[in-house]
Amino acid sequence: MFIVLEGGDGAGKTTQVTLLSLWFDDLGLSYVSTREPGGTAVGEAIREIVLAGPEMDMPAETELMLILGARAAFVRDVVRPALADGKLVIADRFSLSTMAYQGYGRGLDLDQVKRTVTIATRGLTPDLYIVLDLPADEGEDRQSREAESPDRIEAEGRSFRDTVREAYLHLAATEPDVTVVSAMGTPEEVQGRIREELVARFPATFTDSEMIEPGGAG
Ligand code: T5A
Repeated sequence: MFIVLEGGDGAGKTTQVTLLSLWFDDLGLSYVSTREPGGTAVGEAIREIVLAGPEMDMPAETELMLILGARAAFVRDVVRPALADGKLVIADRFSLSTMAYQGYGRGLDLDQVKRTVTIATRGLTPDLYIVLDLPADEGEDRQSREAESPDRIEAEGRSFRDTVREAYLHLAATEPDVTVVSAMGTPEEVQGRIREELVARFPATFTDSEMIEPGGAG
């Protein structure tokens, strides 16, 4: 099974992937946890370029091709081998990010973006995208508490963040296998919502015994 957490910058995906990993450990599931862009040597190198500071100016098409270059390696070297081994793959971002950021955010033609995504993935799609939905200003506030300076995409500002949020909500309504979970509240509250969603959709894999208290306390 292939599950992807999505959402705008600072929505809490990394935090939630970590909490999900604890749950998977408790459930005794064999899984691989990873992030995009990245996950392979070439993917991490591309990540350095894509997430450089705003001085690394590039056309939207260059950004798209770089991200998809990383994705092709990620699919071939990380996702497909793990799935072939019968492992669960939990990913921080995948192709829905490309539609939201490069399609809607950068204004590239969505059908062309989808076609190029299919080349990079050779048609692989997740079993479920979980979009963590958060108002753009809250995501910005959460990130501003961190010491890191904004990367090229974070530096795009509020209106870009608003566009990306709206894009995710639109994609959730129009694309298959996309669900939205509110990212408001404490990390534990958000985690409880994600677990409920997984238990409801995939009861054979995720039992509800550890659902309420993240980390196995429930
Ligand atoms: N990108 C990526 C594209 O444009 N196209 C693509 O196809 C792909 C794959 C990736 C960038 O690349 C772009 C999108 C992105 O701009 P990234 O760093 O991986 O960059 O992604 P970000 O979303 O920017 O990652 P962040 O780590 O900043 O955000 P997360 O992972 O959503 O949030 P997280 O968990 O790190 O939390 C952020 C802060 O909030 C706190 C955390 O402790 C942390 O300080 N926090 C909460 N605070 C209060 N309440 C909660 N519930 C909280 N949850 C977390």
